Amino acid sequence: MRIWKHAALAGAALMIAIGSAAAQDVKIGFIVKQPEEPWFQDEWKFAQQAAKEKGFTLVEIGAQDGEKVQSAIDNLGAQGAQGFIICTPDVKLGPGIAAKAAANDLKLMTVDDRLVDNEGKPIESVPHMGISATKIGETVGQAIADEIKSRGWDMSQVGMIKVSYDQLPTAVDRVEGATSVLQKAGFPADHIFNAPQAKTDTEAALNAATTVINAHPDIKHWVAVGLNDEAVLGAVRATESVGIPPENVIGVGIGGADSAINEFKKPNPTGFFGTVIISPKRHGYETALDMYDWIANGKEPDKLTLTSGQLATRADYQKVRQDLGLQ
Ligand code: FCA
Repeated sequence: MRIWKHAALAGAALMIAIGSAAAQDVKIGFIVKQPEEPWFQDEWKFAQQAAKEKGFTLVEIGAQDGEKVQSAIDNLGAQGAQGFIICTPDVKLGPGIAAKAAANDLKLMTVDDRLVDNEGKPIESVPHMGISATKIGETVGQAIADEIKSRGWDMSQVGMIKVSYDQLPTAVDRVEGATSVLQKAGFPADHIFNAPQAKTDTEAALNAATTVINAHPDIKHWVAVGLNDEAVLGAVRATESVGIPPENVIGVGIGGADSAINEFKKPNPTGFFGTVIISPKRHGYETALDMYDWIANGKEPDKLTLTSGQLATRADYQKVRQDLGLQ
């Protein structure tokens, strides 16, 4: 009897030991396409918070192109990681990323930008957390329409810098959402000027927007939309560089990280009127936690989670951030 009891106790102790060793042994990669962008820094920050709380290791990796993604995944495999979360530099790398993950026996989840297959369709088998792109775009469009009205501009005299990045479906949905609402509000279709950016950063947007502005010197009032704050900031910088005063410009971005907040903190208003704040906490903390649960407890994440956004302007951003638990 006594022997059995001891054996049972030893068994229980062993199970506890295995249980507590598990969290320490879990290693999760968090790969992002643009590590210098404040949004991604925030995602990492919140993912690290999850790692700290649960006791696993989170490896931050920046991968700006396909080659870097491939070697990042191989590295994670060699390091004994069990899974990773990725915002890919190119959604078309989808099938390659899924194959590499499988070859390295790594669980795979995507954030922000959803992988597509060879036909351009979303790879639905990979769990994904993204933003409700169309709806958030519509919020941008409505904010601009309202501000055009309150400034008393004649809608037919306004030009739109549509900073676009069409190889990324979420970018298309965001910008389409914004333009559709504006058009419904009476914005003339022939005043929507496409400014395709080569990369999703401020400099690329500035270059694209400059071309548009220079081509239309007759336009006095400008509005600007784009995939994120960086895109809209690029367009706003372009208006400044040709001497268009800020009161003639309404740009509304998407993001709400430091790029936008620093703009609101400037002593004088710029053409960057507002941003739709999205949640780096949900995208960083929750995805890291989901991946941990999958590895440690076998609980597979939901296949698709779409998060919402909240408009903030220079006038109310502090309150909105507070309400969202961001400060
Ligand atoms: C994309 C954009 C980022 C951010 C994210 C939610 O990855 O490039 O700036 O908006 O979606």
